[in-house]
Amino acid sequence: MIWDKEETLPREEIKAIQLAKLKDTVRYIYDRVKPYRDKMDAAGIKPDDVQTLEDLKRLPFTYKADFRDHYPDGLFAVDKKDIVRYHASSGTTGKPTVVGYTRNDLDMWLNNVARLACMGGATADDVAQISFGYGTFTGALGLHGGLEKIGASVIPMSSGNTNKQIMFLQDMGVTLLVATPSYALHLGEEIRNRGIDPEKDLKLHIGLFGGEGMTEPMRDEMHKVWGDQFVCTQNYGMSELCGPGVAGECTELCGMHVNEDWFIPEIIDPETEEVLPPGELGELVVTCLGKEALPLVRYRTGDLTRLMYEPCKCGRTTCRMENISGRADDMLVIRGVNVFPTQIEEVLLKIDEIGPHYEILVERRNRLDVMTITVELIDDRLLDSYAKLSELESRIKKALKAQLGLATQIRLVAPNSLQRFEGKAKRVTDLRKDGL
Ligand code: DLL
Repeated sequence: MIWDKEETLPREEIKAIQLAKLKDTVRYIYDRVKPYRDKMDAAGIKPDDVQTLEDLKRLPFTYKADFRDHYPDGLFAVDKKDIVRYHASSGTTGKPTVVGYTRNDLDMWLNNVARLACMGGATADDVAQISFGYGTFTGALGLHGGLEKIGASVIPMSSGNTNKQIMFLQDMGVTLLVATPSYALHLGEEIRNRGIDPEKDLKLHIGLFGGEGMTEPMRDEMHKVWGDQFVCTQNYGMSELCGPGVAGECTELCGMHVNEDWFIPEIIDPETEEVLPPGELGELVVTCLGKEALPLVRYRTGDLTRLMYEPCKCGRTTCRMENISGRADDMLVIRGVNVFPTQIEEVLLKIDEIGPHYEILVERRNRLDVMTITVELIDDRLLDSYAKLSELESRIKKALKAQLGLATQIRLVAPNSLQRFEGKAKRVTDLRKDGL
């Protein structure tokens, strides 16, 4: 089902909507948000200079640092009395990034989430278990509100408490699960460990995942634990932009449709800040259209992806963004080679004997970078055979060398020995100190 006609407009009409809203947004932010007005003045650009979508390029960027510099609400464009909800980013260090919504913002946000729920196959008949942690994280209340909008029955489970998760999945006839992909995998494994076969014993057939990436091999793992009936899509967003609701995969599984009547995506080279043509990989920059409390122009997301404008078989005409391949700041530089954790994950998940959980440790030994990847075996009987273990270890090293061009150390550990996460997984520890 397609939720809104705006998802299927001819490109010229999408562009016309974007231009009209862009002009209003730039005027609005210039008049109401001093830090942004100062930036525009410094760049010598006035709202009236924006006459075409091409003019977007001339506007200054907004950075995460702007939120820090104007903490907590210096980028807001409305009075406190007009704010009906606050959320905050999921970052764990330092002050969070605080975001606010007016009543209209909430409506727009949750409507955009309703769209992506439909993209993933949700309907009013679904019983949805939300296993994102409730709290200031936008994921839980965002998916909660969007699913309610389409008429699904929502269970606000929150994360953790595996026994209760499983009990509700069984007793309530849950058909749809909302979670981070890493938590969904963990939950699926726990269910299998208890002798429950999701394909036969549960009604679950839809997964709406987000908050962190799901690579294609990880989607395959998802089918292994949840069964072949399980259609899982991912969606993308970030608190600063609204939360979930920026883009979502449809069941054609060929990228995430951007809600382009509310967000203008651009891809830039993160170093030169040049705008790149469609299809090229770079940093996603997003302009929010029509937001009242926290309008953002050219927000540097730090996420790396590419945009595709070819029409999709599902009937939507909105552009699609490819799976996020990493964050510009996630990138590890190891002995001069740029490495994204997603590249490592893709290699690991293609090897049958190892499971989907892994940890990456980077250290400096004798002034050389050393990357150790700890992976779980699927079957602990392998631990009894030195010959098989060392053959597997060298196969993994070879595959990683071919993909990354780097030698790595591999630690193979027993099933279920690595930490599991209820929210976003933390897989990388970098212990290197500058220059040492
Ligand atoms: O994670 C919003 C969200 C919640 C989106 C639930 C979808 C579902 P933040 O906590 O501000 O907001 O974190 C935003 O998470 O910049 C990405 O790096 C990452 N991220 C979110 N969705 C995806 C995804 C929410 N589908 C940051 N693929 C973003 C890869 C994702 N990374």
